[in-house]
Amino acid sequence: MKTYDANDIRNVLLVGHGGAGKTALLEAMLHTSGALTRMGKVEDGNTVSDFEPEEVKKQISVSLAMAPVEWNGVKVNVLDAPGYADFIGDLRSAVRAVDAVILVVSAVDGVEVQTEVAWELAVEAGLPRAILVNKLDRERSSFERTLNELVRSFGTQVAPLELPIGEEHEFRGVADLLARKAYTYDGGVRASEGEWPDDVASRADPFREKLMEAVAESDDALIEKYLEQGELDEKEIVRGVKEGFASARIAPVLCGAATKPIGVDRLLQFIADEFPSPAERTSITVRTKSGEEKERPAEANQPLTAFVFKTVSDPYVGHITMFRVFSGRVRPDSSVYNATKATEERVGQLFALRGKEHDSLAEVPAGDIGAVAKLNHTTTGDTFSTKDDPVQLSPLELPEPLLAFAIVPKTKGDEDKLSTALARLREEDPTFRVERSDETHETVMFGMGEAHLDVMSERMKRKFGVEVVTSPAKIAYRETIRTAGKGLGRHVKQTGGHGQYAVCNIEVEPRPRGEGFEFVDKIFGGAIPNQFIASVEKGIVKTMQQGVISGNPMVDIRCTLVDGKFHPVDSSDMAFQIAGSFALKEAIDHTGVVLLEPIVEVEVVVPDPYTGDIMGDLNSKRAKIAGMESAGGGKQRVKALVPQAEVARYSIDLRSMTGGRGAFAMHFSHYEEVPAHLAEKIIAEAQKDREETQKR
Ligand SMILES: Nc1nc2c(ncn2[C@@H]2O[C@H](COP(=O)(O)OP(=O)(O)OP(=O)(O)O)[C@@H](O)[C@H]2O)c(=O)[nH]1
Ligand SMILES: [Mg+2]
Repeated sequence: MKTYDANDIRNVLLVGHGGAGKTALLEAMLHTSGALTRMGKVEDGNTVSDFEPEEVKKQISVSLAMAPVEWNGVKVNVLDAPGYADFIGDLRSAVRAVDAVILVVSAVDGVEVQTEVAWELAVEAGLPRAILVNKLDRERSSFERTLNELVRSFGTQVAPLELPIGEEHEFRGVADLLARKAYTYDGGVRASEGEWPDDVASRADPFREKLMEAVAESDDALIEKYLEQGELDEKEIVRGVKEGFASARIAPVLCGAATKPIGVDRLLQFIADEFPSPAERTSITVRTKSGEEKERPAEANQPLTAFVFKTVSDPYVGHITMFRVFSGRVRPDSSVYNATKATEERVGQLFALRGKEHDSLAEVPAGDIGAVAKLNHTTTGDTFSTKDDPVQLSPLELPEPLLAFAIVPKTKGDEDKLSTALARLREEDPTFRVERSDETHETVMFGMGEAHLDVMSERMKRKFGVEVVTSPAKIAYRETIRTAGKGLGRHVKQTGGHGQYAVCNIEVEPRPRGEGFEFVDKIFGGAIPNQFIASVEKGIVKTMQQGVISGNPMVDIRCTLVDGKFHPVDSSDMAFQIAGSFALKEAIDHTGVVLLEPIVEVEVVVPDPYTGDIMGDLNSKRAKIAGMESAGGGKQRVKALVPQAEVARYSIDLRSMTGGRGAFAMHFSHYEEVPAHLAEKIIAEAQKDREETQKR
């Protein structure tokens, strides 16, 4: 593919709720531009951008994909983000790679939760936003209803530029509200221009009014004129839309049906004419090694600054790294300096990605997006720079993955393969996390939701050949005691051969929470020789680690060794370890054991109307509500301390309570006693588990 000048590049991200038609739109753009002779279909699994087997199977995008669309001398780098909430990591990083977004909205379903989420992300990033009302060919679609929803959700900046001609299966083109022309499609991908049909002229006024209102409100000079005269002239509207869109104060609305395709050639032309080129970004903010912020001109003859917005690992090709260049240029067979990892990377061939296909590039200059294979250290969110002037772009802000599943390989012996797979997947997806728990002895993976972890498991099988079994992660309970007690440990076997002899008396007592284990030696007169005192301690510690009744480690106790007996020949390290263990178990028989559970601090942010439900639900989860405050933007922040066991699946619960409008964070706070009736159940289950493992 030829090298385009920054003035002739547009970097555009398609966003919106799952199923709105983003992937279909990219397919239609490629077809309309002539790059694809036939359009694939999401339901047939043959689109350019949903090429991953997991996407083909689920018929939704689960991963960011991209393709360049060449249109009238302009290269539009189109990024297709998944709409499903679990894959928000890709959406958030893609926002950093583009200069504008297109919000795709289904004319059947209107504004949905992820439509709002994507809009807010684009607003936060200060990116210009255009809206495509899609699926206008579908039954029960309505442009007017959808537009009203858009205005209600995003305000008067929503500015319709077009009206549909024909409804549902009769949808055949669009009416341009500015040019007052009709653009209809008779089976072809390009519109033929004609006059407005009569019915459009009679319907157009209220829409033109909305358009003028949006333009007027975006510009102080125009609003006065509009208020006085109730009208703006053609030129003012055209200029107003252009300037308002570029400065993100107007969101122009276009009409279409991606799968037909209708309106797609006009959308491409609109992108070429009105979308900001990367050359319009005059500078970018970078941070030096010492943390100092500075501006760097966004030009190709400057030192390199590029942002890695996605990496994909492939067991055959190695890593593929996708990056957006903000200043300077990347050339093939060169090296770049990864300032985030403080290491140099060798760059081989450069290419543009078209779905899974590679199209080689002679260079990637400022403003363009490119990809490179086989880098060794680079992961998503890194900055490429130069070694003599290493700077970084601001880091990605991603939500913490909080749904935890324990994971084991289906086949014994696949443990190494599994750990390689987990490490690779972790590198490509910063919203995926893996931990090995020393307490529960589980490998635990954390993701954004069930679909995310499901996709991860499937990738492990497909890419790394390891099938896995997942289960809810165990809660790291602990055992302790509440009262003091005594125990005698006797391990004596002296029949035939080499005997065993060890006796010890211990006293146990509780210690304050978090203070751990203490061993006190009060042996007088050599009742137990020194080396065996250490053995007693070892035996006790081992037993504590395994837990006495529930398989969870015992903590916060003091054991005092007060007396004992030994035999000059039959005593041994092992015998005293066993005696120590027996002594602890006997003491615990007297004191009883209490279970401790981890308490987490939870912070939930939800729109006002949901606070009642959220509080009610938290109360039913044994939470102590710590407070509630306004989080701005019609949202409330609720803080609470909750047993971790109750919120292990909160990612799923919160989504179903709020339809996906809520967000939450949680971190470990401290341990507390489990109420007796729950403790009994947990202990009974642990004992059942233990019996079952012993049977196997
Ligand atoms: N009739 C009709 N169907 C459409 C149109 N656009 C998309 N579809 C269909 O709607 C379904 C969802 O489209 P996608 O392109 O996968 O939607 P998406 O926005 O990429 O969805 P996610 O990847 O899950 O976020 C598919 O079955 C498409 O064929 C359209 O304009 N008209
Ligand atoms: Mg998609």
